[in-house]
Amino acid sequence: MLRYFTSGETHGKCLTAIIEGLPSGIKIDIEKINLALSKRQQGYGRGGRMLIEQDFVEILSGIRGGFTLGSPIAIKIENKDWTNWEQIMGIQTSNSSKAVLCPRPGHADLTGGMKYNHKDLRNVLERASARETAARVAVGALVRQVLEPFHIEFLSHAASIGPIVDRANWQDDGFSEKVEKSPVRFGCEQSGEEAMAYIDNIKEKGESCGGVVEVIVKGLPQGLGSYVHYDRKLDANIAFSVMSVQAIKGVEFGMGFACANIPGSQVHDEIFYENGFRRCTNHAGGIEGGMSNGEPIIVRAAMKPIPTLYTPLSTVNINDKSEQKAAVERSDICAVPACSVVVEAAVTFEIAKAFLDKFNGDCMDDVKAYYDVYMNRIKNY
Ligand code: EPS
Repeated sequence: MLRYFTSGETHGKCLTAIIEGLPSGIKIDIEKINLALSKRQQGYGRGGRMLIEQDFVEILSGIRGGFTLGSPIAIKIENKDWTNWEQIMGIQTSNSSKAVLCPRPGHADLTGGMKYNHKDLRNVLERASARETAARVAVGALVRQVLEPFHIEFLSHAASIGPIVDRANWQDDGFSEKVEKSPVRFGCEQSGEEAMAYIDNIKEKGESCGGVVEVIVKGLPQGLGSYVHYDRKLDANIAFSVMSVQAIKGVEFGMGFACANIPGSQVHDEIFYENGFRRCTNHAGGIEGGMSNGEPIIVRAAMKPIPTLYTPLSTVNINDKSEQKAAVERSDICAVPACSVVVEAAVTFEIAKAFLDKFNGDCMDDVKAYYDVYMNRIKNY
């Protein structure tokens, strides 16, 4: 079973991850991991931290001569900002000059402090920070490489930022090239400019904003996941993984919440036969009964506005219980474009896991053989 752990504090020495369960013999291109890391760092609305960091991955174990060994893979991403925090975040000795006592509404600060009995809320925010998503993006870009021989493709973009909706659609010609060039990961240049103006505007007001991100997965065979048990359902596992991304408040597939308001005949995707089973619509977002149905998987996630506000909200000092304004940490104004890259990684991991659950082999040759047998069988179904 494919699994991974991450560790690391945002101003600590580094982030690490251990990935276990990949077969041997996957050709690994480290530059593809670094490219994903650099995409996550971009996006209009980021704060000063991204000027300090330049993320790249170091592989510590599990890969030899460019191929996976089948053993656990350990990776590391340095925090360049660590040199500015060594005294505060030291492993053996640390000073409390940047102690956080006024929890930010919407952040893990207060409940995390109560739960772990931390009297400096920095101990909470350091780990709750979205910096951790760098490790997840590296994991996603690494495990994606098991899927490459099977022509499975991923696309992520920001569908809206605050109230500004991208007027382009992922099915439009040249959409993904436009997204990669856009500072907000929009497909429509004009909507992208409106989104940037919106971010400028809320920045002036000391505000932050969220948005909706969308991930599309193409080329999946029918039958990843299963209807037979709750914890094998592909949509359930993807939703879990996406909901675990910092600041995500909602996940939907295909038509999503909108399908609750209209009759069934306008929701369900009719089945045709022409050189195989076909659909003309994809309201289900590529998953029926917890299984991929051969149509593109379409996942959307809602990101809430970042809780650190330069015009802070009211809160209470955890020591003297006085009314205060929330702590202001240097922060992003909008991280929706970066979030789309993170959600893509979260989806990628679950797809790779479901793929290896179905075509489980210790080496890539076995995975390919099982894949071919299955594909030949369902072709004649
Ligand atoms: C974050 C706060 C900011 C962001 C950070 C997430 O960091 P800092 O407090 O150092 O300015 O830049 O995101 C990253 C460091 C990153 O790599 O994405 C937070 O509180 O979640």
